[in-house]
Amino acid sequence: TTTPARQETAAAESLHGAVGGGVLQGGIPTVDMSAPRAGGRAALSRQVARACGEHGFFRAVGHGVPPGPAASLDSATAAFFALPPGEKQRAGPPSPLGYGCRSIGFSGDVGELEYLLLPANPAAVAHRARTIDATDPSRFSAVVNEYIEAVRQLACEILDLLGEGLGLKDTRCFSKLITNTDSDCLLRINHYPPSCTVHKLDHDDQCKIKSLVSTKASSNGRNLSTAGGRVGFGEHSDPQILSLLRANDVDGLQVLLPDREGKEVWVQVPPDPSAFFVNVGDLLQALTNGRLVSIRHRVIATACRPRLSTIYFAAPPLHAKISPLAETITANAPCRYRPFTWAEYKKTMYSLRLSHSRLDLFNID
Ligand code: GA4
Repeated sequence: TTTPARQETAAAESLHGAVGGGVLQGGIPTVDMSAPRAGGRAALSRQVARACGEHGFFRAVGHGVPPGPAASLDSATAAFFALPPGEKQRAGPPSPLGYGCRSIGFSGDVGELEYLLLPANPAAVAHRARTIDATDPSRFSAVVNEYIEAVRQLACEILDLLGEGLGLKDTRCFSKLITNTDSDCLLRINHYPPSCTVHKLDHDDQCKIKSLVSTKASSNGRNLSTAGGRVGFGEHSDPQILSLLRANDVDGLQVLLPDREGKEVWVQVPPDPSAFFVNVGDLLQALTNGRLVSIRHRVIATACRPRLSTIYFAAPPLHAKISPLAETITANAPCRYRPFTWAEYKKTMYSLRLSHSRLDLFNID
């Protein structure tokens, strides 16, 4: 049978199929980072910049990240999520980092998930590991750090390709922001319980709170119909520079893409455990004066198996000044955003709901 979600995917595929010309595969913008192509690196950089400019999102295949660190991290975190609730709570609450269950941020958002939010700086990971894996904290921190190092390299490569594809003078200006020793990068590991009724009660018991998830409300009036699924993680854009998501073979991720008439539609992203899904964040949209767009996405749980996803959020240091690069401001594209620091942006985002279009607050009118 064809589920409503599958119909959405099929509709989006036919809507987008003709538009993408080379970047879209099965309706999803895809970049094979290993494929030799005519035009070499210059062509690859244009392809990455185009995906991030048109969609704010792409599936990276042939990315060169070895599977070993990801497999070790997945088994370490699966062991953590299998612990009794009381033991997991010792690593929480997420304020803002640590273990969290259902509650997201500080403004009343909830989702059908439990998660770990970790700093991506080796010393801080070692400190956190003591509460996450009391029996073998040094192994846990080694596994997390090895994964972060591999993914950081991929993030830098993508950011350098973006610098080249946009024709910037300093092609490394984005990657420099995230490799700075004070950068505020994060790792998020999400565990979405099976969402069919048979397993639902187990998870309600794990979190020891009642479900508060609403599938109707929307701050911006867009229809948030979830086609019978439960909201795992509600609609939002990522605030940082770039996010790299990897998940197991259980679906749930949806991205908001415009169709041919410019109407926004939710597109179901088929799972691909060997790929990274790359999102442009709000800061990259601001730095490029809107040439790259931060995409809205969400997770709707429909599967009978748990979904495990790991997301690396590449962020600058707290004091970094974010303002549109001079090269992106032209007579036809006047400066859209006022300067702000990442610390200022973080303070704003933690005071708002998950779905808020927070970058709009920094628009120059
Ligand atoms: C969305 C992206 C990341 O998961 C995150 C989230 C953060 C949190 O879970 O604490 C936020 C959310 C995210 C943006 C708005 C605020 C902060 C929850 C929330 C309601 C870790 C992040 O950096 O921003």
